[in-house]
Amino acid sequence: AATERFIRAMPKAELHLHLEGTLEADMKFALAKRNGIKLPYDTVEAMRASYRYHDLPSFLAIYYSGMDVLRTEADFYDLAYAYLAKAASQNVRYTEMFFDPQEHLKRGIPMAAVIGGITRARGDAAKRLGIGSGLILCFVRDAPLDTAAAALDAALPFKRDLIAVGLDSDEKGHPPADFAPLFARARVAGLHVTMHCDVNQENTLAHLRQAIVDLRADRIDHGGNILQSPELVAIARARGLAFTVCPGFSGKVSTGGVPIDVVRGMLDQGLDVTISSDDPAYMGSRYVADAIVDAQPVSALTRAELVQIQRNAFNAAWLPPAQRDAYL
Ligand code: ES4
Ligand code: ZN
Repeated sequence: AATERFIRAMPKAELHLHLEGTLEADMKFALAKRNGIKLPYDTVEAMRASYRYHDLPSFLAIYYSGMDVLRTEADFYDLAYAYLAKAASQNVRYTEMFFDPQEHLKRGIPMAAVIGGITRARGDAAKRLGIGSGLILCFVRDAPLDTAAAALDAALPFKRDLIAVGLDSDEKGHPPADFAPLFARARVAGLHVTMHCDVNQENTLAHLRQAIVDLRADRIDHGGNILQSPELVAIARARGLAFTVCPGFSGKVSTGGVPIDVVRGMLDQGLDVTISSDDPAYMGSRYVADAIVDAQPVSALTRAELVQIQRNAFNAAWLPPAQRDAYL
């Protein structure tokens, strides 16, 4: 209980959070009502009970179907503000948030409504709650590649509202290398680059090598399978590459036939590990303080390690040096 209080009181940064994954069932009902949409469940309880998945594709099906209630600038404002308020209440001082614009453009929602609503919420949350934030446009890797290019085209007029591009959704058959030209265009626009290398996927070490060596990603989201490659671990450590691990999704990887905890393994290898919540609305509403409280006994995290993990997060955040120093 003392350790839990310590975790909750720590100033925190969260770097791996899908905004659409913070859409709580009660907000789904409120937005559905506002937009005249009929939901497939009658109650918040039944909706929450439907959040049962066993792998990445079955999770993503629930996550994408939930987004249909997001239609207007005000919806994106409400979604982002609710998350930022929740994060601020858990002593998160700074957060970098993913969003999946291809899914919204596909439904005919203009990029201006999506980015505009989120950006307005960020401004209000900074002013009223003192929480800083950045926004990361994710390419939905299993959607047609031309829709990722179209999302980047539509977003570049708003590049001042973005800090980076990322890569998410179903990894199977969708290596990071497929997105090399889009990452290059994003870099020219002044954006940082991160990508999901989810745990225990097909060709996981090949994908990690593409991300780290070929594409020189500025961060890796998850990335636990790196523990199976001493060579890649050495490269990542030498570069001070940060990993945004979400223990609720990342769990364990097997090295030499022995399952090891990803957070514990990365700490022991001297990698810059951070802890985030990923999709809290679909993970029992465990926001980042809750996720760290859950991870602490599982990964046997000492107080010094808990502090180091937050220092890693602020160091890995894409902040101007003066702002970073103010947080540390
Ligand atoms: C996601 Cl690959 C992945 N993992 C967790 N949440 C997600 N949302 C979109 N892609
Ligand atoms: Zn994620």
